[in-house]
Amino acid sequence: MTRKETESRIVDILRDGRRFLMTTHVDPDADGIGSMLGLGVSLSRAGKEAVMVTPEPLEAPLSLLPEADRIVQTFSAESHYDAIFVLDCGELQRMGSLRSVAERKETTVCIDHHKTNDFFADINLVEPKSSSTGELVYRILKRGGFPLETVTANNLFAAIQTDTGSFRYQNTSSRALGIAAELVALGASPWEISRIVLEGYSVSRLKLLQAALGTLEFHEDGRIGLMTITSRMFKETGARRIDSERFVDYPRFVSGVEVSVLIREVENKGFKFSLRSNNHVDVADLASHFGGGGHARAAGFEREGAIDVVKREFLQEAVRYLNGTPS
Ligand SMILES: [Mn+2]
Repeated sequence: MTRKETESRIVDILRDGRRFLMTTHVDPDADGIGSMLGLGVSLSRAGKEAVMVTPEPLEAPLSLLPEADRIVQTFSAESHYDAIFVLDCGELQRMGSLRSVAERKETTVCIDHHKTNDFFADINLVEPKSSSTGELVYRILKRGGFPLETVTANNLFAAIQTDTGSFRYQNTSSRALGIAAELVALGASPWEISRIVLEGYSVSRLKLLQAALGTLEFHEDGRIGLMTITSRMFKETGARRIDSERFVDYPRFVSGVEVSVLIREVENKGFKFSLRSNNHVDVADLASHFGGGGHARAAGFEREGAIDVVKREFLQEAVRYLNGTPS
């Protein structure tokens, strides 16, 4: 199926169906949640039923997105849905405890832009060249003539804005900007969405950043920048996991840094590595070496073991990528 055929197929499913179940990846971000809300709210305005579910209740700032209170943590498993949508999720494992949702007998549709997507659904609209899942959802809604009012526009804007780093990253294509402009014309407010998603810091969050910056280290002549956040830092500052969102950018901001790394300790589960790169290192490839995945410039993986060991193993592999792409 070509991309166009896949899109038409999804439009048909949305037009013909009446009840949909939808979800996104664990540790959701504004692309996953904004895409789900954009799609779900539009469908409900069209008189259909969209059950939007996440394994855990949303935390601020995601819980502050328009109509985010529609998202629930339980759904009727006995009910029949006309299709199941999985948004911004590259693999079954990333669905966490909702993994079984994708294994139900109903048709599953994955809309995603991760280059490591493994096509786990029945229908997969996967476009690594797309800036965000929000961009893909917008195209589907527009193509199908579904309602695009302020709430949907704001949520899809949040999705695109977040995944493009506020229209700075390399995925900031003319198409992404064009869609963002259309969303603003439909009522999205860049200022209000920025205040919700990017600003609105708590004091704890700033204190966590202070502690994290204290751990900054550089390797390989300043080409790798790394920060570590321990469970203790989370505890001492009273910050939540979601408060460390985008901290990985700080080492990347430093001139000369190619690979930026944020290591976060996950209580009793080892460490989560978040990776960013500036120019040439494909961090999705690098992450896949450790069982993770993502995009060329943003990826991640999880690792168990002692911090010194996991860090050393990672740096050894990262160096190989810094010095050219290993096969
Ligand atoms: Mn995304």
